This record gives sequence, structure tokens and C-alpha cells, in this order.
Amino acid sequence: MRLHNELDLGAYWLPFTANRAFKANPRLIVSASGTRYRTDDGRELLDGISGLWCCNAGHSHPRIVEAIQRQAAELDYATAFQVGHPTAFELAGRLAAMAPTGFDAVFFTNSGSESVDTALKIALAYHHARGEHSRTRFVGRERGYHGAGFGGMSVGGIANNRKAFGALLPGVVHLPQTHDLDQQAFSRGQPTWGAHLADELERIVAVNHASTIAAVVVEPFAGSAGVLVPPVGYLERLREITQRHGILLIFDEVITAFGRLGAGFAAERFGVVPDIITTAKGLTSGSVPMGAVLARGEIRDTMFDDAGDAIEFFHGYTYSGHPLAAAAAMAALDVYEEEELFHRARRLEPVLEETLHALADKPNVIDVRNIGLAGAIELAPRDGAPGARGSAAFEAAFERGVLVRTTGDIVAVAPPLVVAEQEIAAIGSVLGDVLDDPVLGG
Ligand code: PXG
Ligand code: PLP
Repeated sequence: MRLHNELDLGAYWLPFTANRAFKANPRLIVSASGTRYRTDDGRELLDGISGLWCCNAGHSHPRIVEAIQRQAAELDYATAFQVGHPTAFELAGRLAAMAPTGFDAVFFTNSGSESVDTALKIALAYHHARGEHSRTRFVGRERGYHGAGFGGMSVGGIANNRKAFGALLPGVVHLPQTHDLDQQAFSRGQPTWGAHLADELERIVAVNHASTIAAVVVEPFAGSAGVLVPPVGYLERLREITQRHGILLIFDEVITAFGRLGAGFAAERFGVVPDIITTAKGLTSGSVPMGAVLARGEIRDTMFDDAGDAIEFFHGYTYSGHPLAAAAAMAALDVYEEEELFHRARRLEPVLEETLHALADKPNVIDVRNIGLAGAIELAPRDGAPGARGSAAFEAAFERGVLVRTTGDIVAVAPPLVVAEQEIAAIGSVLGDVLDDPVLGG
């Protein structure tokens, strides 16, 4: 008996989901351990997408579970407004130590969306504190995903996420996206073509004047849009241009931090250091909602100096630095360290690369790309029905026991960092069968 036959599915409005279609054919997950989920009809599902790019240490890791249980019994909640609790301070110090040199200001949030909105507000408030009141514009990028808040939507570049929601933040402009199938298809790691696309920022500066631009925000690799890997030299060029014009550079590392690229942060992997880093997801290995914004100390100091003894940043959340989340994050970082999971991701990167690129000649495949422990297979859209082939691939993989993420006709894979080599092979084998399945052809 499947559990969903007994459940009333009516009230729950699922996010980013076609609810009518889902409720006609619901998929329910009831438990998880390591790289595996169990569905309500007792099937095992290999998690090829780390929950949703977040469960980097695998599911229900005993160490993280124990930390959450212990913390819940000891201190369930303490406000972070004018009061603190020790674990949040410990965690902030630990993140500052992990981050690139100079990032010693850590602000806690509860999600990637809140981290992005927080980072945008820090950028504005920093320029305000310096007396540069005209620096209010933001530069995002086409196909960027920066969460579902109004700030993140505004700098984001995915039209479906924006079209129903009006004018959004004023003064946002977008860089061109960096993925070009003609130039880059079937690249392994960073494509060699495309660094010049960063020069578009010079044009934006020329049109608007540098003194009106607060910050540029980009994902080091774009996750949600389907693993769009930065061209060699591109991030370096963005850094050089922003620095020259006094514009802050924000790396949205909600997906890329905590091991996805075989390092604590993409900034470390790519050797490009921004001014602000947003995180969430892998911070607690997905176990308790939490995000964090890391800023260079001089940004914080400028705001502190300007405020004197008054409140320097009128911003925060009821659950900023929540004890359960902080305890979960401390345990997740312990697991990453003790199990050397960032090194493991780096070691598995060529294994995933080979596995995915071996599917290049399957029907309808127009691109395969990868970086770190993440990759994507892009399928040709069906005539007049973009996304249909991608949806069919998602369902066919689910039926065969593998959870992937599809966005349009792109199948994304990003397994937990604890994944075994045989499990990567199993994902490859299932995806091969999926791509050969006649249901994808039509
Ligand atoms: N920034 C980036 C770079 C993200 O990937 C967010 C912000 C927002 O985080 P929250 O925690 O508010 O969801 C994200 C989240 C997908 C997918 O389609 C990706 C995300 C969320 C939902 C779906 O792959 N990333
Ligand atoms: N911090 C944490 C939490 C880690 O897990 C690791 C490695 O796995 C490191 C730091 C060190 O990373 P690296 O040797 O790449 O600097």
C-alpha cells in the first residue's frame, strides 16, 4: 500500500512544482541514509543530486543527527538580536578560518535566497556608509539563479522566475550568459572560449558610470540553469574590472561552497577572491535550513565605523544563527574534514567526467559538461515542446531508481560527496538506459 493513497495531498502547495500533475502521480520519499532515499512504496532511490545540491555529506549522517538531537535538548532557540549563544560564534569563526584570507565577517541567514538578499543589502549599506550614495545599481547575469526573494529574483536571469512579478528592484542590468553550444559543447571542465564575455561589464560601466554601480553578483558556476561552467579566465576578468571601478564582486556560492568543487569555496578552487560570498545548502549538509554571508573584514569595519555605537546594519532574521542549524553546521564541517570529503570530490571529479561524457553519443544529446562533482547532459528540445524531453528523462530516471534534477531539457547530476565510484557508474548506466528509452525519442 503506498502511503500517498492514505494521505490527503490537497493543502500542501509544493514549490517550483506542477502541482496538479504531481498530485495525479505523486512521488513520496519517506526516509534516507547516505546516498539513498526510500520511497513510500519501498523502492530505493540513488540520490544523484544531493537532495537539491545540498546534502554533501550524504543523508542523515549519524554525526549530524546526533549534534542536532543534542542541541535541541540543550538549547532550542535563542534570539540573535542583542543576545547570542556560543555555537553561532564558534561556527562564524570556523567559517572565517575556512574562507579566503580577510573574510572575517559572517552574517547568518536561513537560506540561499536570504543570503543573496543580505549580500545585496550589505553592498548598498557599505557604499552608503562610505558616502557613495549613488552606488545603487546591481549587475546580475542572464540565466543566473539567486533565489526566490525580490532581490535574488531581480539580479537573477531566468525569465520564468521573473515574468509574473512586476518591476522588481530598479536599476538592475544583466551580463550576458556564458554558455555557447557552438563554441563550448562537450567541454570537460572549464571551456576555453568565452573569457571576453566579462568585458561586457566595461560596456555596462561605460553606459551607467561606475559611480552608480554597487555590485556584480554571479554564481562561480551556474547550478540551477544547468551547470554552466565559467570559461577559463572569465572570473579573473570580472574581478579585475570590478576592482578597477570600485564595484563589489559577490560570488553566490550557495551551490559551489562546501566541497562541490573539491574545495571549501569556489573562490579557492578558481583562485579568484570576491568581496562577498553567499552560502547555504551544504553549510549544514542540507540537514537544517541555514545560510551565511561572508564579507571581507573592511566592509564590516566601514559599516561599524560609520555607525559608532549604534546599530550598523538594520537587517536580520528571527532564526539567524539558530542553535539547531549552528550545531548541524559544526557537525557537517566536522564530517567534511574528518572524512576528507573535499579531497574526495576532487578525486571523483574525473570519474564523474568520464561517466557523463561516455553518454555523448546517445540520442538527442547536444552537450555534456562538468566541473567538480557536478555535471549536466543537455538534450535537444522536442519540436514545439521545450522541456518535455527533460521531464520525460526525469521521470524515466526516477522509475529506474535514480533522482536527478532537470531544468528545461538539461539533466543535472551532483551526487553527495560520499558517493562511491560504483554508484557513479550506476548513475551513468541508468542515464544511458534513460537516453535510449523510446519515451524520450518521440
Ligand atoms: N543562489 C544560488 C546560486 C542557488 O543555487 C539560491 C541562491 C537560493 O537558495 P534557497 O536556499 O533559498 O533555495 C540557490 C538555490 C535547481 C535549484 O533547479 C537550485 C536551487 C534551488 C532550487 C532549485 O537546480 N538553488
Ligand atoms: N576545511 C574543511 C571543512 C575540509 O573538509 C577540508 C578538506 O576536506 C579543508 C578545510 C581543507 O581543504 P583544502 O586541503 O582543499 O584546503
